[in-house]
Amino acid sequence: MANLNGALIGCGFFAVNQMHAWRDIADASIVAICDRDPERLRIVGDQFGVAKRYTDAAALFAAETLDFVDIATTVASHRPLVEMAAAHRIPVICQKPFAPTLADAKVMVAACAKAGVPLMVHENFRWQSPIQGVRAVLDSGEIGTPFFGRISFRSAYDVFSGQPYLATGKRFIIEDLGIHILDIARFLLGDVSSLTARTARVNPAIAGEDVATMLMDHKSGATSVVDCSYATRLAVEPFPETLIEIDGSDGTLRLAQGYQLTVTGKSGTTVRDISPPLLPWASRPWHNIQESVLAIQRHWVDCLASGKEPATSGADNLKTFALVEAAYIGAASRQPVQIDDLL
Ligand code: NAD
Ligand code: 89V
Repeated sequence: MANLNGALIGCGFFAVNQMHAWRDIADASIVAICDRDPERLRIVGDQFGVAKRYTDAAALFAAETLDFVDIATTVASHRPLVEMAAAHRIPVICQKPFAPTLADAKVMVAACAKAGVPLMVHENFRWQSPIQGVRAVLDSGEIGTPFFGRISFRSAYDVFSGQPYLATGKRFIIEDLGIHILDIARFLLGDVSSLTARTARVNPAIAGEDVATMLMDHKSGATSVVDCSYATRLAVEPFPETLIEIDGSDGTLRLAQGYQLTVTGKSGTTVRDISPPLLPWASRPWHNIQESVLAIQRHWVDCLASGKEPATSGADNLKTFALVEAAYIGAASRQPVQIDDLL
């Protein structure tokens, strides 16, 4: 496969993981980087040996010949940057949350479709190897047809020290973290027809909600509960593990803290440790997220080479984003929200 030349826009907290992962992928190289903050540009450029540096994305697009661009800025800049990539006909990866609103997200997906450029949202949690392990059990048929799921992320980890902006937005846990957990629910149990939500803010020092509980009807007939909290102090801090319970017609699976997967199904009960690998550049407890960054970026390169649509394409991500919007609408109204009405 020919080497793909990419550029990274946004050299902040999380982009460092993306740069490490690009370095591990033989078929792609980051040949230029961009950040409006010269200090971040210097730090990341020096760390990864990238000489071509821009403080303005328009200048980057004008000067470079690129096979793709990887947008790792925060949400406010996603729409203009994705539209810029579409205007230059450059395939684009964009970090989650894809857009400030579902209306913006729809316009961005339409812009890339019109320009004929591939678009993938960097929705990486479903690429964590324990989550892929759960999917493989469902695919094996061992527990039959799922009728119930609980996908749970409860923690008191201080996410604000690394990502201070998370404390200041009117929207917090659903938009930033719940978006991943809702996507996992879709990945495991399929698309959603309706959602009921309740939220709370427990931490008085932040602006948005830090607790969210969502009940969903899946089109398959399954029911799921997605529950997220950053106000849950536990004896052993589980960050950033997603815990999963699925009941099926022929058995059950439980992904418990410590990446322990118990499956009771047609062939009896098995208990396995499905801990993610610790990549050489990764650090605990972030290693499962870091490993998923490498997996999703590899997937992107495979998709560009084969012309396949990425699993978390812009069009796919609209269905996850609609769940985020539905959760905020439903928490405010205390009424169930029909998902197809939003799409
Ligand atoms: P950050 O604030 O640390 O970094 C963002 C960087 O983008 C900053 O250096 C900023 O100067 C730069 N920037 C902003 N607008 C720009 C523009 N128009 N042009 C050039 N540079 C610009 O934020 P972060 O914590 O790294 O988060 C970035 C994105 O990654 C967010 O959307 C966040 O939700 C997402 N994120 C994803 C995961 C995951 O697991 N998928 C984890 C953490 C963060
Ligand atoms: O994955 C994320 O988007 C991060 C974190 C895990 C801290 O919520 O912002």
